[in-house]
Amino acid sequence: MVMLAKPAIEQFSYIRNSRPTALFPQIPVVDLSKPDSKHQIIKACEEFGFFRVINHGVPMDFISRLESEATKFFSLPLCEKEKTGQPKPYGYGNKRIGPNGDVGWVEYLLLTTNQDPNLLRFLSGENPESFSLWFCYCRFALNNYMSAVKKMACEILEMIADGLKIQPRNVFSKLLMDEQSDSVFRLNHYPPCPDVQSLNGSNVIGFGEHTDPQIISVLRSNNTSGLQISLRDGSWISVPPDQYSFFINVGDSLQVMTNGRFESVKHRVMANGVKSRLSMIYFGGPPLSEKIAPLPSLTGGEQSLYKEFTWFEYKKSVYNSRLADNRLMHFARI
Ligand code: GA4
Repeated sequence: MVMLAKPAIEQFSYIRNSRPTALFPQIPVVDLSKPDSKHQIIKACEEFGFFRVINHGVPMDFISRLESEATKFFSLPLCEKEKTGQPKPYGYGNKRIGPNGDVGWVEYLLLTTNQDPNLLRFLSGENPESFSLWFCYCRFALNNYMSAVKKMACEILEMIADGLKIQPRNVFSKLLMDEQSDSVFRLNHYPPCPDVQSLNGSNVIGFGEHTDPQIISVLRSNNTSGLQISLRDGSWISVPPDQYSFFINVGDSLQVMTNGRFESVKHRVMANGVKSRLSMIYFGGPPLSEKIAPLPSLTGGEQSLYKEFTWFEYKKSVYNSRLADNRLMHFARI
């Protein structure tokens, strides 16, 4: 197998002053057990495209089991992890993100959610025994976690439909529930970056700024900071980590379906000089053949802002882009 040379540290992007520029606006918190949570969700999606959820109903046991399996995986020797092959796009990746030259201080495992029990097939390499063994143990933890998180994502999408007074209320959630749903699961490990200390206030990018192309993303991380979101005025704020909460991102597809009433949130992760950050993200996406277009009840008689496209077409365009590109631009009507 051909091993590509690792990107040198000079190739990583730095942010000169990555300190948050906004004056601590509160990140919205939604308590899913409260009767008015749908209104809070709508407000948060309109103002931030992002919020934190508590009382989410995902058992802590599922979370810690998967976290410990992920930690075991990332602790395998690098040569073992790399034997699984380059991500295409699924599999293990180290520092290279996507196919178009993006790099970050991160290693990750990207999985499709709809191929179990043949998940191992996504790997292009020789699947060393250590990996296969890990995967066998992990499958149970992965399935438990993903089912619970998907259920929560669907509940949130149904509250969104209710809050927007759209019928039927499963208009968004049915896309994730579909057997053909093109959802993705990502484990990201950001090792401590020694260079952070020596760069005089500059910060190394762990995962560069981008929006998520799918409908909704559900992120859970350990207690290490690093995630930042961009506000509507272009300023960046740090998201205080909370291992007991989930963080929800509006994705590009939901932006289109709501005809821009919600906007997908631009976010990035900065490397930490001392602590490891581990995050697990479920990206809820529609089936490849699904048409993505503004819902007629949300255009209010006005022209829709976006051309209709299938998720397959959008995904193709996504994989031809760089992380920071504005991918929806090519699908806007103007
Ligand atoms: C960003 C959101 C998800 O992590 C992801 C990423 C994907 C990848 O890592 O393969 C992409 C990125 C993401 C958008 C632009 C392209 C594709 C890397 C990249 C440079 C899995 C996704 O769906 O889009």
